[in-house]
Amino acid sequence: MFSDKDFLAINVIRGLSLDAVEKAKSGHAGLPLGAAPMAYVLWSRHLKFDPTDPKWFDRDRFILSAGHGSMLLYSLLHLAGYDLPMDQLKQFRQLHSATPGHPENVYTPGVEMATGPLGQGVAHSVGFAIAEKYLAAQHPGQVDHYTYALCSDGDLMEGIASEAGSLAGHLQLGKLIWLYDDNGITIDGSTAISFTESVSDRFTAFGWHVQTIDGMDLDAVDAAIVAAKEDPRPSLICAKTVIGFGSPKLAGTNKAHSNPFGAEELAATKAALGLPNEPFYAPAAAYEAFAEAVARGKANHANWKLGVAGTPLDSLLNAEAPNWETLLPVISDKVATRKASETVIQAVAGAFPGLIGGSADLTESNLTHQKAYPDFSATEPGGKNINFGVREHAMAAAVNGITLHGGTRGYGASFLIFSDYARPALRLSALMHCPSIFVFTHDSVGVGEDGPTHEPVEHLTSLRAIPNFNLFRPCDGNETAAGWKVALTATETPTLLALSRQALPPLSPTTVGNHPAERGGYVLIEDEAAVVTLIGTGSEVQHCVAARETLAQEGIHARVVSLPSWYLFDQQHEDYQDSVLGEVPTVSIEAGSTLAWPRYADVCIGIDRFGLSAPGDTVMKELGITVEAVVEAARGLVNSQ
Ligand SMILES: Cc1ncc(C[n+]2csc(CCOP(=O)(O)OP(=O)(O)O)c2C)c(N)n1
Ligand SMILES: [Mg+2]
Repeated sequence: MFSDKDFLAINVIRGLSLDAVEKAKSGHAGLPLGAAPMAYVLWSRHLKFDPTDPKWFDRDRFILSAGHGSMLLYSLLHLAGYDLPMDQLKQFRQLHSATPGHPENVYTPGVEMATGPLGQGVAHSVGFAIAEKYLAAQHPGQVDHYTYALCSDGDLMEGIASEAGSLAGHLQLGKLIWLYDDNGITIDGSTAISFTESVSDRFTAFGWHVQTIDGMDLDAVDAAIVAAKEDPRPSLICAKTVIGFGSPKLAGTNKAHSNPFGAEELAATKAALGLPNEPFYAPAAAYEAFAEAVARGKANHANWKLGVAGTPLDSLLNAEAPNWETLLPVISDKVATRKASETVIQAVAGAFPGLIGGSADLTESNLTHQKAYPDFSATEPGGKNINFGVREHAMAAAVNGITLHGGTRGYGASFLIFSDYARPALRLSALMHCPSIFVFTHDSVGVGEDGPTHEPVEHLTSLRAIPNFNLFRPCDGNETAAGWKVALTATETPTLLALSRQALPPLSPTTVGNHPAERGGYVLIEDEAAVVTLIGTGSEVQHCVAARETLAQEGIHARVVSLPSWYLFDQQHEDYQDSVLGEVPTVSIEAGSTLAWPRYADVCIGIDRFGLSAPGDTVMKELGITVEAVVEAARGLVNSQ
């Protein structure tokens, strides 16, 4: 079944990887040398793709979870005819190339997601497979593709891989297939020094279909992929490989993991592989080796297009629900913003058939359940509510996978304190321009009785520090609706809604659908005679409003600014920002770290210590998050002028 042309293509992939790393003077050729055979078998014999339309909806998804082996992916994309010319392979790891050090979906056609932080790719793949399963249930026959991830020892050592594997097994994501580059080597040496459990038993226990094969044997790889596709369980193929295969001195050792081989070893490796010692050697036959797969994919794509035209899937992918903003509720009662969020979710759920998600075992607290819809499960794949279990990290990764998949929009929920458990995937969502939605409730020490282990302090500030990440902390029900609108309309930016446990009074305008909070910050109460501006976010905006009244009794005029999203506010025109922040001195209050607040305020009231275990109001008071604190700060500021 495999011919000389196939072996040549595999060796060309190896040669390109070696040459690119050599030229860049950095990178990782060890993985491509060992994993090229299995990757080639997958791509040439199984993977459904159309290089002329990398985003074709019903393509199989391929994720190189071991992102350090990026040259493997770039070589495959190049040879298979994606818009990644040889010139780009020669620019590997150089500024503004389409071949960055680790794969990034934003820069390279055919790259599904950014990988490199080990474990993320496999965990995100679970989200891709959830999305496929959900959409396939709604659009049988029209959505029908596999999700493949190629992973390494490091991927499967990471905790997130176990969270994700456990979830995938539970959900019986039968069209998820991980190819494990089981080479027994990591950077520090043999896996014997740190990783000795039976990975195969572990995944069997997760409910996976597991096979162990010789990953250098093309027929064995092919047969394993066939079996994996047929099995109704998610599949792990433990493929024994040799890192740095072909290198006389480095093969099978950790020395092959990264760094250029050097001219001598490079030549020796190429000789061993039967390649000419010619940089970036890629004969026509290596491209031809992919021709059948490409023709198959294109025909499949054309067929699919015909079948989908004019069907509900077509409109799901191409049409926006008309005027869904009018569905946003006006929420003018005193309500916890998590509760307001629940109201919004129910109101818009029907307009977003692709909106699926859930909580990491805190559904009753996060209030993220779409009540009109069933739960997503192995037997109910059309359900919109996902029980992620206590797996915040895998949840956030899966939510990104769901969102990146397309046709679906993922959201995930937990307590804000546990955003720490999800943070690597939150960061990736921003880096990948992936508009995931994160609903993190219990957003301050107002949590109260559970104490400092459950009370976020530095989280708002540290999450705001992530570039392209929209942390939105609404002050009332209508700002919450505005936050959801921003989240649902975002295309390139993830949104994190930081929501209160406790009820908050209605303060903001009722202009839902066109709310000033959509600009990130706005003047909530203007006062022409103001001598001080009081700025708050979320549950502290009410303190600004109350302080203003107290100050008025002393003849001190104050204006109040609500600043739910620094991210959005910073994008506004400077004139607008100036008009909101005003010309008079400013006091800020937020139940969290003051570290970054000096950018907006002269005096910053906040919490720069861990919280306390006591009723929420008591903790707030004890830590100085009070109306009196704002009054005092404003008074002091005004008197010092
Ligand atoms: C989360 C994370 N931690 C650490 C690293 C740095 N790192 C890159 S590859 C690697 C391990 C290499 O072993 P393996 O995953 O088996 O890949 P191989 O060497 O076999 O290609 C490490 C620790 C990383 N990329 N991501
Ligand atoms: Mg390894």
